Amino acid sequence: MFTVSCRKFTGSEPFADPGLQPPWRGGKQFRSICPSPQWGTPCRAKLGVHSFQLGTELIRIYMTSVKAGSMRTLEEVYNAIKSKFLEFDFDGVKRLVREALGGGASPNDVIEHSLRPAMEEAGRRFEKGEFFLAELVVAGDLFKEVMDEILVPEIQKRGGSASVLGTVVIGTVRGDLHDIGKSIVATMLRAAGFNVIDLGVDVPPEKFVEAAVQYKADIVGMSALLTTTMLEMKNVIDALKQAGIRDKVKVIVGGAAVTEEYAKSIGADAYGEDAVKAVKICKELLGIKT
Ligand code: B12
Repeated sequence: MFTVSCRKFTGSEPFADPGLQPPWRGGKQFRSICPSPQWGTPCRAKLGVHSFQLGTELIRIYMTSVKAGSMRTLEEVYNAIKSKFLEFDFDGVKRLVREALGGGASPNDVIEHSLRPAMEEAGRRFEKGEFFLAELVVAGDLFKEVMDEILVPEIQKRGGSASVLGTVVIGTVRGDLHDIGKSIVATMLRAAGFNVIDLGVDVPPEKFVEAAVQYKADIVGMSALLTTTMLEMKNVIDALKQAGIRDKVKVIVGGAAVTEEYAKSIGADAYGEDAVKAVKICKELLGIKT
């Protein structure tokens, strides 16, 4: 007997795992074991993807995991994602990310508990000379592919806020080309209901100011990952002052190089450690109750 993780999928949900061919024919046997499929229900079904008709509904069940008698926990799935990520196994990472979402993880859980730590490990290996720059580039591509193909659509699907909470102009500061974290923050803010103007990477101070004026921004968000480029954040704040709009916008900063103390020292209104905190803080800055 296996304890399997099972989840009900509707027929329209894009789900494909070439590694798991349905060995199951028909639904009768399944229904007799598990009449109301629920995540984590123990049953004797074989692993894989199973489809059957229940009334008018086409049901697909994804059976995953597994050691006899124990279910693969999300923690184990996260660890597997990290390993596959560092092997640059694109398909393996995507399959496991889908598994984690199917197992109840939110897109942000997947980012913060597996993808981001894997990226940080890639950075450590780069520092130690175990990875070359080319490997960092591939790691960046892998992260982006998983975001674009799976997590951004999932975040958008789950977000769905109708009203606009405010306008955020966001970008990675001049000299800095890191855009993964900034793009995640932009996506999460959009999903929470903010109107987000993403200026991209390598953004000079005058472009932040121009966009803040043009879009009547409530918040200016800056990202920096290099200790050299984070100094640019102060230049942006100075440019906002010179343009006479510093008191009209709130400034939030973030990125691996930045700290709370640094944010205070340059006169930013807030520092956001990750995308979820960024959303919470942006709401607080505008006095929006959560
Ligand atoms: C991937 C990567 C790259 C990729 C970037 C691909 C891309 N499209 O972004 C490439 C290969 C291009 C790259 C290049 C370089 N990199 Co690089 N890179 C990284 C790496 C491994 C991961 C960064 C990442 O994407 N993390 C994942 C995301 C999700 O995390 P995050 O960015 O921190 O974002 C989260 C939070 O910080 C926060 N956040 C981010 N932005 C914002 C903004 C706001 C407003 C808020 C509120 C929150 C917020 O929320 C995000 C989501 O939770 C880091 C290592 C590390 N530990 O960070 C090194 C690292 C940042 N890179 C480094 C270096 C040295 C370089 C290069 C100079 C290498 C070289 N010799 O050429 C170049 C610089 C190029 C340039 N001018 O920018 C160093 C920086 C050292 C330092 N302290 O200055 C690091 C730390 C690696 C290392 N350990 O040496 N890099």
